[in-house]
Amino acid sequence: MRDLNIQPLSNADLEWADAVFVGGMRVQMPSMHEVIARAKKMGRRTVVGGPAPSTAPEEFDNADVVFQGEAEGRIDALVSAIESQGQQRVSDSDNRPDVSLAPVPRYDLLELRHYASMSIQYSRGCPFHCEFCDVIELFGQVPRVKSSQQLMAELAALHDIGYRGTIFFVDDNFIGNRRMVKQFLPELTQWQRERGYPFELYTEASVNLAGDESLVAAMVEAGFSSVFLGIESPSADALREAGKKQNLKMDLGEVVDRLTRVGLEVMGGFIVGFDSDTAEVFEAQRTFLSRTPIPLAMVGMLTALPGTQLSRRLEREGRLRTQSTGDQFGRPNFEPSMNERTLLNGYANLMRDLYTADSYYDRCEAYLDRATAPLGRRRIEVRDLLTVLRTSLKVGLIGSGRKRYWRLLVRAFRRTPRFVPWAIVKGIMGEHMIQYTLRDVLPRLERAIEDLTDRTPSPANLAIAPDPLTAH
Ligand code: B12
Ligand code: SF4
Repeated sequence: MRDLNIQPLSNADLEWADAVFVGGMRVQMPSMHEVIARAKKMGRRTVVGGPAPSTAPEEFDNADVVFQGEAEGRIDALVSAIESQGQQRVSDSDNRPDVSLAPVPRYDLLELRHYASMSIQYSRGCPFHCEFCDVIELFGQVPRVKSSQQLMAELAALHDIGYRGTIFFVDDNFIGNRRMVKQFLPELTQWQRERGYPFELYTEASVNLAGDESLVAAMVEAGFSSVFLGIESPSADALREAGKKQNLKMDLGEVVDRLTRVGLEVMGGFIVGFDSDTAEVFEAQRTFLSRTPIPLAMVGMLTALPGTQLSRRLEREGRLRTQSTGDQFGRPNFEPSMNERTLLNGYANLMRDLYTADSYYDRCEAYLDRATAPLGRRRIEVRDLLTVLRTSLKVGLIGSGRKRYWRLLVRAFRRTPRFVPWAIVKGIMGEHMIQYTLRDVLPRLERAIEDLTDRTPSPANLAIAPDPLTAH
């Protein structure tokens, strides 16, 4: 197994194989195509699967076998397609498999030192119906959960190979099936308690989480310290248009405040570029974020992913320009209703403002002032400590927000020393976001704005992909 996010692919990796399996998201398509081409050149049979080919199989005609959808219970069909001659497509039957058929992942194949976090999945599917979402197209609207024993076996597998640290529960919506998750959380708490809380957990959920106090308390008790919420927009019109009804039922600032106060840090996903958005939306997003304690705000431009209700509507309206390519910081892949220059400029300015050192650290301080102190249950490993110290010295000595970083550390220490590790991590993440915005995001958006003089967008400047994390 090779994870191309962290290591290159050598010919030796391909030579021994009977067949080469490639998986990925749309943003990774160029790399997926490159691997397929290399493997084919070496005479290997190629198989492609995962989110990108699941929603747009026709874009993988170069692979020998295109596998759509979830793999559990469908391995026989996959094997027979591999063994058959010529090009094969294993189509998604729309029968959602029982997730408890999933075997325990081979975490032992990973080189742990390359990862800051591990992934585990408890459920698939989400009961909501947001127009731009491809998660419900991929996994359906009836959340399916694993059994507690199965999840404990997965946690134990990570524990047994010596992993300690953060785990991302990569569910589409962790609280999609509230009844089941409420049964599962006490068992998770017990497992964590018996082992001295080896794992700090985070996940994704819909905003109605904040309305269920006992559920939030059970999550905190089990070791969850943050949650990604798809807040999307302070504009009620935009939320209505997106079919995001759950966000209209509660005051979104209040949602963040409540979760923060009880110990769940909110990472927020936001979207601009809905049809009902006007040029005022940028200021509205800025104001919302300046009042809300969300250090990590991920703002994306609306994108029509293949297979979504949004892309079907835009196609009907004759506004779909092309399939999204994978780059988030370019021109939208559909004719926006706002003037495109206003949209791109407004988005670029919003990103610039959100990730100046001052506004980032203001949000961190707002969080610190409201948050419940972390329980500090997890033992800090020497390896973690060295990495954190080395990096934090860099942030504190040459980082662009170094003064604010030290100020945050002192403020954290005064509230309680248990906040200090949090402040160090926020400093490291902040420096990354600030530099990434300056060096990557803004130049790409500027190129897209320059491209507006052309009538047809150049493929390199077309945006795709809602923020990963905007899928809520
Ligand atoms: C975890 C996650 C991340 C993590 C990844 C961490 C890691 N290194 O693993 C992080 C946060 C880094 C991330 C980032 C991004 N993500 Co992401 N992410 C997810 C998430 C929540 C879970 C993925 C997962 O692990 N699933 C668990 C596994 C078991 O399920 P699975 O992947 O579906 O695999 C099953 C089948 O697809 C199939 N299968 C999968 N691969 C293969 C391969 C073969 C050969 C075969 C036969 C079968 C097969 O079998 C599996 C078992 O049934 C999904 C949402 C979701 N629910 O899938 C989004 C999702 C995959 N991400 C998405 C996006 C857009 C992104 C970003 C581009 C966002 C951005 N704008 O920055 C970035 C890209 C980062 C990069 N450059 O690589 C989209 C992809 C949309 C698309 N159609 O391509 C998704 C679907 C969410 C969404 N709708 O917005 N992401
Ligand atoms: S965006 Fe989030 S809440 Fe909406 S349907 Fe998709 S997964 Fe569910």
